Amino acid sequence: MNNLDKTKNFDKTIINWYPGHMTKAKREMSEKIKLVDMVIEIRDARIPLSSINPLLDEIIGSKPRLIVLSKADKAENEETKKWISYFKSQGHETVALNLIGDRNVASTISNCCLTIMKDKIDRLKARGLKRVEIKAMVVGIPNVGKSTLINSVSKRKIAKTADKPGITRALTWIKVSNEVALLDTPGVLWPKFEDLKVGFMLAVTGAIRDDVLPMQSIIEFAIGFLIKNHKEKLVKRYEIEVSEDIFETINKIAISRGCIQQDETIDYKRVYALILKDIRDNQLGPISWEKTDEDSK
Ligand SMILES: Nc1nc2c(ncn2[C@@H]2O[C@H](COP(=O)(O)OP(=O)(O)O)[C@@H](O)[C@H]2O)c(=O)[nH]1
Ligand SMILES: [Mg+2]
Repeated sequence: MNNLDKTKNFDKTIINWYPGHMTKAKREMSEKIKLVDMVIEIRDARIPLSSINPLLDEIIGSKPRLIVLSKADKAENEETKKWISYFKSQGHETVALNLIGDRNVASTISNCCLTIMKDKIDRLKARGLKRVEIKAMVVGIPNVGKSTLINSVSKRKIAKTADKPGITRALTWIKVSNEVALLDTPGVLWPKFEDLKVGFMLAVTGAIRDDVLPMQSIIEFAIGFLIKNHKEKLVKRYEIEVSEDIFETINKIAISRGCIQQDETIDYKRVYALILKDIRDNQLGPISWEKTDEDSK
């Protein structure tokens, strides 16, 4: 199958990809959500729209939610601030975090949860309850940082062991603070593959496997975006002159990085892998792939 056909078959690929998982995940999460007061929804700060799950609203119903924009260290600060204002204007308490580097993850999460649940806490206290514990559940698409958040607040590697499917066991709660506890297993949701652009966003940020979309089209999308928005990052990283032409730019990167085969033709497989790794590892610097002022919203 050539690349174009593969791209055309994108929707089919995705549908085949998640067969039974969707219904099962949705059912399990709906059950667990009954046990918590609120939900902590993690989205990737670089792609706050593409990293959502289309059914989440339906699954969490009227439960309050905190939106955590993860990997803030890999996104542009100014854009992240705009996203926070945008989500807040929609009525969602939102916070951006570097779940690996920030030291105050637990206290930030706890404070946000208490803010969101303030009315309920006040009501319970008014009724004479002395100690109130808010229970929350972490949800999000694969690789968004769910385990990292849970590990970070628990300060131990608890969350890892929880990923084994089919094992029923008593629920474990992790204390974030004296007032807030997290379910130790996060809810994994599939992303919304509604169009190809979302697929590219998920691919460049590492949310989906490389082989879901053809590598060539992922890289062409990424380089096209970078030429348009961050030419200077390409110049700096690859020490090349950048034109408007995507293919020419890819070739220049290949030559600059010595991705050349024995017969002196360009080793595209190698240069594609190199570019994708650089992007995912933040080697070009912070990049917000989705911006608030785009029509895509
Ligand atoms: N730079 C950066 N990396 C993060 C952050 N949060 C998670 N990661 C990394 O993203 C990858 C996926 O995280 P993980 O917690 O396993 O995602 P999960 O699938 O949602 O549980 C791991 O390599 C983490 O180290 C963050 O805020 N900043
Ligand atoms: Mg995980």
